Amino acid sequence: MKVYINGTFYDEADAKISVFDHGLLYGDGVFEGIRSYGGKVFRLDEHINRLYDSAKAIALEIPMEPAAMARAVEDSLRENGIEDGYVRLVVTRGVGTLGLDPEKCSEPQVIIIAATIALYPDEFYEKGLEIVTASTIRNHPAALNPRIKSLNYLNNIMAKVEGRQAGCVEALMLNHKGEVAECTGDNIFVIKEGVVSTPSIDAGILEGITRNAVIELLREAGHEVRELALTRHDVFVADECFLTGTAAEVIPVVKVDDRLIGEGKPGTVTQEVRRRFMELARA
Ligand code: PXG
Repeated sequence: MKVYINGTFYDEADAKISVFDHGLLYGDGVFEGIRSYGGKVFRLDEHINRLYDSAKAIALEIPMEPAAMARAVEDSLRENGIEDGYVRLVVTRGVGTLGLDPEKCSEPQVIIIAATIALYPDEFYEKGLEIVTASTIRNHPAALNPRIKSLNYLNNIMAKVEGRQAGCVEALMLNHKGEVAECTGDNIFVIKEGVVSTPSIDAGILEGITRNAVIELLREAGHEVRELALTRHDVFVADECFLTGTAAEVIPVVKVDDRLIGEGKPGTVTQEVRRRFMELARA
């Protein structure tokens, strides 16, 4: 594997970052997780835009133009001969002192790892996931806005630990108002009486690129999609539920906190969304 660091490709064993990098010391940096299907990067511009927005929000100036970053992502896949893969794009604050001060950091480090992705077993897609609500709430937007895809993922990891303890691979997170926010690495959708609903961005969530693609394709297919405040009650009484994310794509949820969703099987709209999404991704 060849790893891109600041414009150069290194062998995996030589791809190294300083222990004084504030990405490591403080989680001070931003990232993206990107998929490619059949040699084409899915929604590359959207990922690049989100990366630059995340960086701007944490006052981190990325030392290259967005177009060059997009090319570097494509070059990384080509360099590694990967057609169906997963790209982890990371920008750290760079080497600094053993103090918080970002002013003391030298150059931000741009790292691109092109790899393949360990997919969820097919069984999860066929039978659907069982999830639980974590007691760890999503970061308060006024503390660290969840729209920022920062290297500091402890909030989500704490919720994931709770999910794992309950025997689940995902966990539902509520926001500071007790509303449904999102899962640890996925956005959530519910369907009730034919209407598709998902928390709006102001619930304090990551604006998922898969989420946006799914909203678009559902509307194009004539479904009504609402972005609004949802409670756990709305999830419990939904006919269908599914999650969206770069890693999971579209995955059905059939049980939440021991409540069966609908009939406890992946629903028909969910299956249609998954099919349409895979067609879009592979187009
Ligand atoms: N919410 C959060 C908190 C995320 O981290 C999503 C929603 C979905 O966003 P996208 O843009 O991917 O549709 C994410 C993304 C992993 C993994 O390995 C997780 C994500 C992305 C890539 C890989 O678990 N999370």
